[in-house]
Amino acid sequence: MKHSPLISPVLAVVAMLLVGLACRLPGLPNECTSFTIPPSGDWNASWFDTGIELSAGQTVIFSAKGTVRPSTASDISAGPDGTTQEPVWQDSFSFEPDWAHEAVIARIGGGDYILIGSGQQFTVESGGTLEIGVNDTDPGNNEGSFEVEICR
Ligand SMILES: [Ca+2]
Repeated sequence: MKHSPLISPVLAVVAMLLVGLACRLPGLPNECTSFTIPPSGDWNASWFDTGIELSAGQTVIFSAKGTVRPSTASDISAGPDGTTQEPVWQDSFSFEPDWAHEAVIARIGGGDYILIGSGQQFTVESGGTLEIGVNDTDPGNNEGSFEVEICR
C-alpha cells in the first residue's frame, strides 16, 4: 500500500497546531510580569498586591534579584534569599522565623506564606490574587529593592 504524498505535509501542519495549542494551555507559563518590591520605591508595607489573579492548577515560576538592607542601622545586606546573619531579625521581625529574614515571600488569596527566595516554581493549589513581599515585619527601615519576574 502506497502512502499518499500529502500525508507528511498534513502531519506537519497537525504537529504545528498541537504545539501552538500546548503553548496556550492554562497549566503552562506563557506570560511574564516584572514586579518591583516596593513598587513605589517607598518601604511603607511588607506585602504588595501584584494584581495578578492565579487559578488552581496554574504553574507559576518566580525569579528574583536585587539587594535590600533590612535596617539602615546595619551594614548587612540581603539578596532575595534573605539573611540569617542577625538572629533577632529572624526571631522578632519575620513573618516566618524559620526562613531567612528579608527573603522574598508570596501568598495567594491571603493564604499560607510561600518562600520564593531567588527562584521558585509551583502549581497553584487554591486560586486568588497574588501578593509578594518580604519576610520582614518592620519594612520602614529598609533600603533597596528586589525585582521579581513572575511567569504564569
Ligand atoms: Ca526592616
